[in-house]
Amino acid sequence: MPTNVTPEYLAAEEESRQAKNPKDRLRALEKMLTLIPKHKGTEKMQMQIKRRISRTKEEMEAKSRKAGHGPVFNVKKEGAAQVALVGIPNSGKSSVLTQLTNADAQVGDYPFTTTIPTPGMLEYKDVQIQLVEIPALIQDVSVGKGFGLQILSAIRAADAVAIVIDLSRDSVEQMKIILDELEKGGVRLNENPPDIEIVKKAEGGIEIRGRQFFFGDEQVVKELLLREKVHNAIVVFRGDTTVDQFQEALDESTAFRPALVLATKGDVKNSKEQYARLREQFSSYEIVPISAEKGINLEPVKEAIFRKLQIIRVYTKTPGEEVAYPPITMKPQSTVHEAAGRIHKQFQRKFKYARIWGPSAKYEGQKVGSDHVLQDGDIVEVHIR
Ligand SMILES: Nc1nc2c(ncn2[C@@H]2O[C@H](COP(=O)(O)OP(=O)(O)OP(=O)(O)O)[C@@H](O)[C@H]2O)c(=O)[nH]1
Ligand SMILES: [Mg+2]
Repeated sequence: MPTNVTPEYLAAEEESRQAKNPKDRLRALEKMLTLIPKHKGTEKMQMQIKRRISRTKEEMEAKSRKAGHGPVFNVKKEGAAQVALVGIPNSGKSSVLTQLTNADAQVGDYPFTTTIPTPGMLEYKDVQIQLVEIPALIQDVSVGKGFGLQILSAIRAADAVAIVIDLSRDSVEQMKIILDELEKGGVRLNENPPDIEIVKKAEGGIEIRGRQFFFGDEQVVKELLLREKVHNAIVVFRGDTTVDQFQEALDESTAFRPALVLATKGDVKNSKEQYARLREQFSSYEIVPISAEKGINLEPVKEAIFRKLQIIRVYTKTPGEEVAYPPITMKPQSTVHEAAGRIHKQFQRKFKYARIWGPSAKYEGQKVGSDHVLQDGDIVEVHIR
């Protein structure tokens, strides 16, 4: 905590803590943002205040939506997973959506053609994947510009993010804007959530376990918990954790999502150069070049999206019958027990054994127990008592 904040600032902070409703909290937070000294040392705090402001606005909007004002923005999930198409205005999102799915989205040679999240269904390898075009993202959506808060909430609602980059324009600049806004908006891409457990209690103060995994000042942990009005809790660190990560864990609204990049308009002049720059600057991302207009590289994009979702397909069959269609979709490392439960709860309780065909089977029709770990493409036949 920097010590050079003014008493006025501290008063505003106290006011935000005491606020009885979002409106009062918003007023106090905005005061804090005005009063905080603007220099390098307070950048992080400034960002946190901005995020709290946007969260509060989001909360207020959500409430007013619930009360029946305004349309529901987010798209209802259908299929095995929902993937958000995110990009700057006019970058080619609707064209990608139209090429990859059954949607017939409006394409326009002007910005903000798409104003509400627009879904389409992509069927790939027997799996239904819902793609949702999110209205264009611009700088400062994370602090509520445009439909910023609704846009961020729609992105957070998805299971994965596909960033659409327009190769006819500065690719690195676009990527920077998008990553920056997502970060400020509490969306973390291709990162694992911190492995921390916080168990709130009625008494006993703050107890910290797994100290060897925590890289920071324990006093700060206590202060951050107090700020959230948590006075008694056990905090368990299970993996390496910094103070920042701890703060994220406290902030339950942080979303951790897998992400990939669709670099589109690969047919235009200079697109190769923009693609190369993007790869060089953002080498940790999987980047798939495509042209929606010319229909180039669409199959590799579908495959990349499918892989990013880490879905395994498990086909089920009843003894003496054909394999059922479509497959059930599961997380990697799922077991026969879990698959049986997806067919019917009874199948878990009355489970005798299963027969397996496919990648995880040692031989076709192998007899296995309920703890057998499944792989993508397996066929499972459950036998019950
Ligand atoms: N050359 C080329 N032009 C494309 C491609 N994809 C889209 N465009 C053009 O780019 C413009 C914008 O396309 P849209 O698909 O509407 O872009 P968008 O990102 O959905 O736009 P907003 O919804 O307004 O944010 C249109 O003029 C398209 O014809 C492509 O692969 N190659
Ligand atoms: Mg569009």
